[in-house]
Amino acid sequence: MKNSIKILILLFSTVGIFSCNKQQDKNNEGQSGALASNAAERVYVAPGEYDEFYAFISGGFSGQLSVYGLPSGRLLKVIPVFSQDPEKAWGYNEETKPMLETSHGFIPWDDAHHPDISQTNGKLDGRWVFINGNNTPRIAKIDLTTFETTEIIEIPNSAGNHSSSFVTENTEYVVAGTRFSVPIPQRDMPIKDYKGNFKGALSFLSVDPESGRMDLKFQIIMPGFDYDLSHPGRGKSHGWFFFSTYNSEEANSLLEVNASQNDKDFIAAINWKKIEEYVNNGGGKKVPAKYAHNIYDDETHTATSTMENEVTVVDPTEVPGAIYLLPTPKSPHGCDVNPTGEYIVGNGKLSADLTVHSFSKMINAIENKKFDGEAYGIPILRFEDVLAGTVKQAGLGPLHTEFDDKGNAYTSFFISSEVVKWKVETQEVIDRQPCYYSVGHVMIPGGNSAHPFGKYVLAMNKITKDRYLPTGPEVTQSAQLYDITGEKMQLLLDFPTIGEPHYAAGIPADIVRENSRKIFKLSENKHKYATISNGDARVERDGNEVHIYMTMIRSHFTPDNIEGVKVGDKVYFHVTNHEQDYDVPHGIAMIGANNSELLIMPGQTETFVWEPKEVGVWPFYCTDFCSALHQEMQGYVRVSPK
Ligand code: CUK
Ligand code: CUA
Repeated sequence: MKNSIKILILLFSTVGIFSCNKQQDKNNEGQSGALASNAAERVYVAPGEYDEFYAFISGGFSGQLSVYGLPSGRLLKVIPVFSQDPEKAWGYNEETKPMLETSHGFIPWDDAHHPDISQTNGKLDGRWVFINGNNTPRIAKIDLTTFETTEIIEIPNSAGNHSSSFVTENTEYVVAGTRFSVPIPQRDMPIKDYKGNFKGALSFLSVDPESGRMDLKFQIIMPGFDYDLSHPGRGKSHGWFFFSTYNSEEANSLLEVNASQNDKDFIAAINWKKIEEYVNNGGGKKVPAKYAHNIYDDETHTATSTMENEVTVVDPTEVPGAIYLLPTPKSPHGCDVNPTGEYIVGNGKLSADLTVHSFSKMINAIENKKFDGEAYGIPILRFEDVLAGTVKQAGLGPLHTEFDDKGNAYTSFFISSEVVKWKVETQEVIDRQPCYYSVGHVMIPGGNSAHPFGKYVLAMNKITKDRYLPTGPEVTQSAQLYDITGEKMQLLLDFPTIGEPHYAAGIPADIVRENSRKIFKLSENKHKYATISNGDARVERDGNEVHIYMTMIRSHFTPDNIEGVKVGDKVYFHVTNHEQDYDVPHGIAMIGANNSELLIMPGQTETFVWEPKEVGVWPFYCTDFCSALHQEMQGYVRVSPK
């Protein structure tokens, strides 16, 4: 077994190199895949026109979420989530610093992987986007009226929060699964004692249907596998959640010798409705766990961070009939459910085939108690009893699958660098198109819901090599857009992406556009340090703290000449933007402030702190070109000796 895997891996890498070398000659050959002859026309969005879809593309190691228009591929915004962003003062101003608090302290970076849009009755409703932070496990929520991150919750007992953040069909839950199994609770113990002692926490965060507030409702403490991706059941399988696993050997080192010994790992099928009921009836155990829950309040425009200290955990054996393991070949990565909820596709990344499980067969096997052993008390179903079929020799290194609204699936193949279209019912391959190169995820707007919009598939590539102008040792990562309205996919467009795009969520623009907020009313500003009336602009001293209550409007600050500040003071600039027009932010930056600028939206207040170290008369200015007199929007602070 070990040898055959070695050969497989060798074969895969050879093919990978071969396909890249081949593509490097593409300029000579004039080859660029099945590029549609009128591709330019089909992605062209005329000046002043809107795109048809929003695409929210994860930034991977940039920690952020970028917003693109499709089909044009135009970048519309970068929404700061897990990483500090000086452009928007995210994590720099006093209002948003609490958003990046964790039980480990202030952590201004994370690895953002999988965005998912909220749903009602299995349809995208465009209210929120959820996205996971892998490294210091977190889930964030972005409000799509403001395109701002309004909540971040840390996930305790978890590490490498990768199987996240997918939502159930009424956004009852957003789910967070651990990648690493770890000692729960964390403690000092030999790593070699992993097997049987390390555990994997799968977390279910309830979402309030009105406010959207997330709460960590329960965690299922699973065997010590690694958990990879997950997807919710829908339609007939609503109430279930599916997680792919690897390292079912429970090896503490994943060097080739240890990992992938087992021919099959598992997809864990979890009846969350059953577990929810158990917890609602007082089941589970409350255990101590420290985790931060950070909320950005819409009225005060200020975040607060609360440290929680316990969580409800459930041992699978306490709730018989709630969890089953479906054997799935070759270290499955993606774990995707089709729009009807009948098929669960496991993409074994060391395989050339795709495994398609049947939900009805699974239920049947459960009812007939056809088990093939167990793992820590969790029944293992027989592979043959749950298998709907196999997509044979579809490509090399399958990672992720999305679905259109016509019964087709689209699977990315990392090693053979292509997207393969196949029929879900019959598992027959219909088309394949190359990706440049090494595609990770693919995305169809609504592809993770019961109602996909099967017009385009977006491939997110890990390597671009010769596709773009060189920019030093690192070249951009990219997305490729294919038209999928016909039998064959047609490549329309390449465009560069921010960070490493791991996944994206797309939605028809109309659903979001209508609700996009234009203005914050000054009269509704409840910020603690807001200056609503210009007459209230002032400077107040409180010990060695100086509070400047400042206003900004085209094209001046009030006050703009500030005296009475001393070296060693802590100077708070509380700045309120008095504009009441759409799209008129002002900025402010202070020389020598160990900080970023503030970029303040009309009607809002933000605060930064400046600690002057030297006497002098120090200027500040507006950073956003706001009017013909933008350059005149400035002021001075006089700093006197202590
Ligand atoms: S993982 Cu990146 S290509 Cu986080 Cu979705 Cu598969
Ligand atoms: Cu205000 Cu420039």
